[in-house]
Amino acid sequence: MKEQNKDDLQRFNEGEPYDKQKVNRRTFLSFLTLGAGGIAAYFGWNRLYHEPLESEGATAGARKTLRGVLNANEQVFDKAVPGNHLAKTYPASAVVKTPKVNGDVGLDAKAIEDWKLQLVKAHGTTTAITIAEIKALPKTDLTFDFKCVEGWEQVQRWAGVKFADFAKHFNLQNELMNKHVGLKTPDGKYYVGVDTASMLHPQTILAYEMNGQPITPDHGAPLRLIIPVKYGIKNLKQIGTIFFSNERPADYWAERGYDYFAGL
Ligand SMILES: Nc1nc2c(c(=O)[nH]1)N[C@H]1C(S)=C(S)[C@@H](COP(=O)(O)O)O[C@H]1N2
Ligand SMILES: [Mo]
Repeated sequence: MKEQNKDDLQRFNEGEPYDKQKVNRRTFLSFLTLGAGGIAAYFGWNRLYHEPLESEGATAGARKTLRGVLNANEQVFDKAVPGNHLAKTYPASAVVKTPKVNGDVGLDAKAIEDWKLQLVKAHGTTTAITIAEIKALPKTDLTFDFKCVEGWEQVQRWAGVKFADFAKHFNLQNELMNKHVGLKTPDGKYYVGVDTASMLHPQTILAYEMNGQPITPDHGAPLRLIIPVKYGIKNLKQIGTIFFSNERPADYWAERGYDYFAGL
């Protein structure tokens, strides 16, 4: 990359016209980088957004400029996550009467008692979070068509906290600079990796309710991932640990030949 930039700069100084394809590629790369700035803006500088645009005092002009940059970053952030592709939602009347149970790898009834979510933050420090803390966060209700790679689908109703809201509450802006989020069951026997952009999708939730009731053990009590932009395999039941990584985290079904992204 650095070599490439130097090359281009030299060519520019020599008055050569820009190679359009190269410029496009570079614009795309800087777009990806700006996405990180957008994440920082989204999570870190919220207070600034809510300040009046025209403030009094010597810093008013500077703040206005900075705000303009933040707004631009926020727009990039909006495009960097596939949030504009929303999964179709359904009315309550469409919800399936008997939700299917599929897959019990890593499910452990004993792990529901005294459960705490282990959140591994940057530099390896771990925060243990109770279900009460998670339930105190803003709640999102979602009724959508759940799809399994085995070929079945069902309209199901889930509720919990959006992962984006969870990340904001626990100040995960540094962690989210990583390309992937890893999740595993308390016993570590079922595990998935999900690209960070999909985790931040507005319909991705850490769910604690199904059909208005606490999730039952076979559906992943007390907390599971609901991620409508992915097939069922990524919707990990009974989350024990969440961590962040720039490399693809170990993934149970990717190891067995399925596509890592498993996107819909
Ligand atoms: N811990 C755990 N989570 C899991 C699985 C599993 O075997 N273990 N199976 C996955 C698959 S393949 C599907 S289709 C869904 C099924 O969720 P459900 O049983 O609530 O319908 O859970 C996913 N999450
Ligand atoms: Mo599945």
